Amino acid sequence: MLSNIDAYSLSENMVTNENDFNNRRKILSIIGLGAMYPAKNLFGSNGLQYKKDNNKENLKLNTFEQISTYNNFYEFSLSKTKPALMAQKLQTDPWSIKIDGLVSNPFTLDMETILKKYPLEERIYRFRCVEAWSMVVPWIGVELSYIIKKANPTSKAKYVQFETLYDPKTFPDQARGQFRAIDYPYVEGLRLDEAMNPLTIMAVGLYGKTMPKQNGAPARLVVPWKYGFKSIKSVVKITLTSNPPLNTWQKQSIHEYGFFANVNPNIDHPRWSQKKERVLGKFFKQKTTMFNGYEKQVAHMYKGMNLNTRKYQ
Ligand SMILES: Nc1nc2c(c(=O)[nH]1)N[C@H]1C(S)=C(S)[C@@H](COP(=O)(O)O)O[C@H]1N2
Ligand SMILES: [Mo]
Repeated sequence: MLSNIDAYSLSENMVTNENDFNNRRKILSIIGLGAMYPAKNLFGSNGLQYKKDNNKENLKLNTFEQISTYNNFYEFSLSKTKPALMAQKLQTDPWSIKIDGLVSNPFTLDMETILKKYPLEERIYRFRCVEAWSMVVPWIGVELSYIIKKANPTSKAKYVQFETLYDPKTFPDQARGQFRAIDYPYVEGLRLDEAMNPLTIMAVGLYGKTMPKQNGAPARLVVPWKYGFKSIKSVVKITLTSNPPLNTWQKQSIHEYGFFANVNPNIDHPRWSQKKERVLGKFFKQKTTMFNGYEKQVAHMYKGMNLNTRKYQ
């Protein structure tokens, strides 16, 4: 992953790269904030029905603009700002997710069913990228456990593998053959107990509306205590397995990325420190916290592991 994110920030006067600056103007106009063109709604037309998060921790939300104009979506581009424009051609309707592998009830879930038949909840979560930037996002989603329970995992199922859509016609980087940035389809994995943890959601929207394409429409995983790369976008397949899936970033760079990728300020990335993070739009860095602040809800799953070694990173 790119290392130096400090050149990028969403506060206007900090944008240093001219291309990014121009892209950002274009994006602002598309989402109706720049007033260069008539407003067009990137939220999608569906308002969602969901249970509100009462934001007990009083987290300060990043704006819709910040969340939807600074992205990592390598299938489109390695640029942070280009996915917001390029992703608009992603076709998300119809869309379905296949759930298979070590389950007694494999099934295919279409978006309509998720949106209408599953309990949607707002989840205001901190989100921390391994590149040391972070944000607070009001996701809307369904607990992944509901989907997995329906598939009825067999006793051999110990892990869950996720895959992003493979479609070189839509994703330019998938069409680049040997010159692609990373291997595709993008793959991620969780241990079954992590996948069943109530914090883990399949997110289908944010700020009350369906997911912006650049954020991984129509459904993307969100695992708030892990680095952002675990939160795989535009998921088409969920497979229960007996062995740990080899996730994309591990495959790409085994010395830099592991399977767990739990947020941990005490374990530096080989090329940069993880002690601090820059919240999008803020100038001063803040301290990164263990499990990204979700220690109470998740630490029990890692008892007996020495988390201050790279072995479990
Ligand atoms: N398919 C896919 N999923 C992905 C990525 C990607 O490039 N492709 N980037 C990951 C990384 S590194 C991060 S930080 C988050 C970024 O999510 P956001 O753009 O919604 O902030 O998505 C993750 N999921
Ligand atoms: Mo990331």
